[in-house]
Amino acid sequence: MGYNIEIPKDEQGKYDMKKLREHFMKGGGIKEKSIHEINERIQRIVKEEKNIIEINDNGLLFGDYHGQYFDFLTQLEDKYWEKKEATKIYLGDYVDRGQMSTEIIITLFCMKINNPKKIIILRGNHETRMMTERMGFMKECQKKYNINIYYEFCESFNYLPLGVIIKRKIGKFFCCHGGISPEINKIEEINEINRFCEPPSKGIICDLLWSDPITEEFLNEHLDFKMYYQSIDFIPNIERNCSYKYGYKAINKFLQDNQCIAIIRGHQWVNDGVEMHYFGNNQLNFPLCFTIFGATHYSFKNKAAVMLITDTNIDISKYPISLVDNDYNPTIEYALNYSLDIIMENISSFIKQFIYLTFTTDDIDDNLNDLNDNDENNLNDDFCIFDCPENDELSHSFLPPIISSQFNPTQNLINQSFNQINQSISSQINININDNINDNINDNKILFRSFNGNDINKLTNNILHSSIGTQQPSIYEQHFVQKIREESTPLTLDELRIKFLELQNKSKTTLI
Ligand SMILES: [Mn+2]
Repeated sequence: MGYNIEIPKDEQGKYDMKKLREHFMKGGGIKEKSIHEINERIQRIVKEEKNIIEINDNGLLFGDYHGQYFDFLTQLEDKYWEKKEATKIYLGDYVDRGQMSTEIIITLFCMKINNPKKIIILRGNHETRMMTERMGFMKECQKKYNINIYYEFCESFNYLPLGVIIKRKIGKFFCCHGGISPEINKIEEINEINRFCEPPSKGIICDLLWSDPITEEFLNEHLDFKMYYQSIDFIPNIERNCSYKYGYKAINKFLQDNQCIAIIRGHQWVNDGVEMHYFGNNQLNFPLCFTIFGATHYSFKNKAAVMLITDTNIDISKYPISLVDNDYNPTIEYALNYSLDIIMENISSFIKQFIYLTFTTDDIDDNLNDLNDNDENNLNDDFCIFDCPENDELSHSFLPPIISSQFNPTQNLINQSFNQINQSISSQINININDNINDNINDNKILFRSFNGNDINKLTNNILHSSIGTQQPSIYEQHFVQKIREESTPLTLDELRIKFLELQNKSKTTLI
């Protein structure tokens, strides 16, 4: 690797972020010694931070990037934020899936070392060995550097804090990657935990990194739940294969116990870059939870958003696309290094499609769209294909029959006093949403996107391929199943098979 340099420093001995960016944009890498240095320095700084950091400052919040360095830069360099004095808070999931996770994590660590008080780097569920071994970051480290560098980063991940409290005049906000836990009453209790480890598969750390809010979409699909939204506490998070989804009752209690007005978290891509969660209560004029996401075009054409909390209002900017892609101009040796991967992706995708078409259709002229018809006669037995119901039926069949142990539809669990607090505060808060970035940029200019196969998946709706026989998700797996594999904790083959069997039994589908 001839093009690895030491991270440039300025006269004051601080990392020179401008030069580092230039170097990365030429496709360059960093010398092992220098990566070792930032890992050591970051661990020393972050170790001193509490599990939950409290700030009395404006908070500028950034969502998941998943290796999409150009999105990371676009949002960081947005001139709009330059004039706003604020602590930058990153909500986790910097690595995996995208092609430039190391660039993001190195840049973030340098920013933090330069300015420890003004940058907060929270841990996401992907900043773990369990996820990075399978989702891309380990491979990226091996390809660009070596396996020791990967282990060093993993060690640093074990030091990252779990959450932030932003205290402003408009109220207190709790920020973390995933969300709340049934095991947390007071936020201060989180500080008692030893966080310096690989996160366990259950408990408080797991929930902070993995849980999800009950969304309006979910409630609209499950009208029986919607009617009793006030009673929804925590329900098992089936899609994630761990942790919970939190409902109105759970979040209301959490916010009230801790005198917070909302939670801000990342962890899920949202089409608009930001989603405000009301948990079924149409009376509220201020959301109880916000989801923000940083990677554009992560799933179809989703936007990203950045959010600023100040004493008087909330400012949200949306980003339909990353804007710095054209600055990327790798030197030839490095261009090869990166683009080989993309070429290999395309070749293997082509071969898979070719085999699939050859073996699954009688007529080679059938085009891919015909696969949408899910015509059973076209499918070859060798491929052992399951017939799959629609997504909503599936998720419904997985749901447990009761919502929580205290579930009682007649009980009114809304806390009136809290709602009044929320209403009176929220009337003073002005949520500005800027959709000011030009949406009409040609998509073909984008060089790098995370390869999660979503677009290809569209073609084979409703068909579940026999790749259940392999650990790797197939591009032909039905969307819901793909989601189980990608968004959940890694499943063993046996667990996956059990899920398929359950799925089949519950939805009366037949095995061909
Ligand atoms: Mn996540």
